[in-house]
Amino acid sequence: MTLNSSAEVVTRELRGKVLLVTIDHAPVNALSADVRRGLLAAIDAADADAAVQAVLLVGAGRNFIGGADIREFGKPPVPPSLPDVCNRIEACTKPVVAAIHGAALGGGLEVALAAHYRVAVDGARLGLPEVQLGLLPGAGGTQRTPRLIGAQAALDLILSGRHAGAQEALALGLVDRLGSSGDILAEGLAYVHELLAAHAPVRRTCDAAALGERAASLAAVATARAQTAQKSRGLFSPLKIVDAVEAAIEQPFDEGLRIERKLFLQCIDSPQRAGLVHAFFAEREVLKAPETRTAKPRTLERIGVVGGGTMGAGIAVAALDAGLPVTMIERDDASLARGRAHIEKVYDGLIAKGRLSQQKKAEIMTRWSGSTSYDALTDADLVIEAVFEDLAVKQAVFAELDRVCKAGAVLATNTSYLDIDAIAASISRPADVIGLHFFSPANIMKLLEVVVPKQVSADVVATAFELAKKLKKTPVRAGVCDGFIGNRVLAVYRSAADAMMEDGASPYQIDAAVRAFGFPMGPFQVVDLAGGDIGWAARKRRAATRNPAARYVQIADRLCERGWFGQKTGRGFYLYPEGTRSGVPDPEVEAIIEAERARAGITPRTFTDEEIVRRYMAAMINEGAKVVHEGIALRPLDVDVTFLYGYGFPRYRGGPMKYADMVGLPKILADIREFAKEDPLFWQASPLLIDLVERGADFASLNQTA
Ligand code: 3H9
Repeated sequence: MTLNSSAEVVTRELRGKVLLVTIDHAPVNALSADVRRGLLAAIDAADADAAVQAVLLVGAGRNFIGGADIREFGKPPVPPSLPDVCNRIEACTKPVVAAIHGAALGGGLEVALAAHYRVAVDGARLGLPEVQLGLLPGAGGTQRTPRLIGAQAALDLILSGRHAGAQEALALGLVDRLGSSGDILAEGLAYVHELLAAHAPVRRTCDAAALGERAASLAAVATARAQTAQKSRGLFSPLKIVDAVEAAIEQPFDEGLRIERKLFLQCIDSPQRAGLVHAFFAEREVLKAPETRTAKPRTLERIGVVGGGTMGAGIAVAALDAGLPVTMIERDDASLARGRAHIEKVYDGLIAKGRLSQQKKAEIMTRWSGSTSYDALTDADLVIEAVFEDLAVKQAVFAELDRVCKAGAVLATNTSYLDIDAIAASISRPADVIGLHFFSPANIMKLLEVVVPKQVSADVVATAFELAKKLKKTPVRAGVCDGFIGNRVLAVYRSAADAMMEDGASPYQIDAAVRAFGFPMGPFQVVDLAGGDIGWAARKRRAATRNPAARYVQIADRLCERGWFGQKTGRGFYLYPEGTRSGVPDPEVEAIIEAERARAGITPRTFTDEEIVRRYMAAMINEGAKVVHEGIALRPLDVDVTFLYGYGFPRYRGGPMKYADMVGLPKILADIREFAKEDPLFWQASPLLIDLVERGADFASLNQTA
């Protein structure tokens, strides 16, 4: 981290009559205390200096200002506050112009809105994304934006957190003009000189009148409140945003600012803010796997995909969407045609929704080629195998890849749990073999587990991270074990859910409790969606190696034996009446569960929803800790990102390990020890968790060590 003084991060230079104020605080000119001090001093200087007739604010580097300094949240505030800085800018007695390029986000846009005039150039991104961090714009954004662009447009911008481009910003009235060149300084100076020549007055956003008719603005607020209450289930800040914008309509400016401040501080103090800020940094930290620092990625221009099933086709779509040419291999013409059809189905779906044109689809498909011969892969830089999940089958594919692929080609397997070391060891170039575990549907799901076998070379790992970037995926580095990070932890909390079901909770209660925690679906809904047969096959395969002393709940097997595989068969844990995707509880399933409890000699007991969540989370956290302890995940935050991006973990809780820190590790450990009284084999506390509790430390303390 650069420890610049305020003098260095905000520079002032008199250019004729214009005081040029440059914010120069890499990487994104975030509004740290030094920057705030520098801005305040610059405006004071402008007011005090008779030679200054106008002020021009610009950002050095790629952005205007990326927002408040997110790293300061949760720490004691350091004056001057950003609202004070913005008010000071607005109060300046000489025209202040903001010249915007790159990001003007959050506090960055609020600084610009406090200026008197705004010019933006192509590539500018203006937005108030605070909602994504569990916040609301807290430096006048909720008060100035509606005054400048109206309540409706302001609510849309602030509640969505989306970025508006320069053209849209002009149309909305967020900026006054567009600069035609890419030279932000020249555009800014030209605009200031024009304003000076025209004797343009100081024009304050707090006096702007776009709020217009009160009744219409209040109607927009009422609609937004109703929609927000419905949509943002469990989220704290969106309704506070609506309250703040309402205050902009109902109250004088200063009172509105006071209300905004009060609401902002409530958001800052909320655990959701802590969870969301953790997620923000964690998703950036995972990109920095050690190999990305030590090695350069190999060339990545042509992709091969072996297998045209759902997974192979999804991976192919992801690569095609990234602009890469893809060669698909299938065993025969019919399978290849099916593979192509799977791909086309994705694009046809987009066409039906009006999100893609026939012409664009045709253009994309020119980059696809298929073959039944591995020889078509000789030019591929990276090949991803996505065939049947069986070690021998995969090894046979890799033998072919070994035979045909050029030297230096990266050979990846999309296995979800097989031993990648064994796959690598079976060919002549183990250093080129890596795991790329995509999640279904592979063109949609953001998570990519980059599974790093023993013999792989560092530049292959770096190439996998480069591929993730091209495919717009979030990569998490994982070690080789059964299930890697995600599915290994999943198996354990699924077992905890099964045990609760057999002990007396209904699958419907468990799903509802897990949804109330914030997951989009409960574990039994997930089984029904994925297909019960998949887990069943895995259980049968593992039957021989399962610890006979371990508890084994057979309820799911009973359903599968009846052919009840979930949505695709019309029933699983739920019933899916003709054509529906949201199931209804099935009394026959409840009867089967009853019978299983009786068979196992269990007297059912009741569970509260809170107890269900405690067990579910304790199982997830404990296995997450084991995964970190064994080095399968580099840090706790890697587990968090895996669950945020691949398993629907509620983002505002930051991920399982962040959640554990917030609950308190001693409490989690006490729960595990309590549950262990019933089933000591299942509830074995992770040595890492015990160690952290003994040292009074938390998972966050391990997040800096990648
Ligand atoms: C706010 O403004 C509240 C106010 O309303 C009220 C206050 C009273 N602070 O994303 P990148 C770091 S809330 C600190 O890879 P890109 C980031 O961690 C804020 N650090 O770059 C990374 O660090 P590292 C509202 C920040 O070019 C590095 O910069 N603003 C901040 O792909 C590069 O980041 C937002 O929510 C920050 N504000 O994208 C905008 N921003 O290299 C958040 C970034 O050590 N930021 N860093 O890993 C973004 O959306 C993107 O970073 C941006 C650049 C589009 C700006």
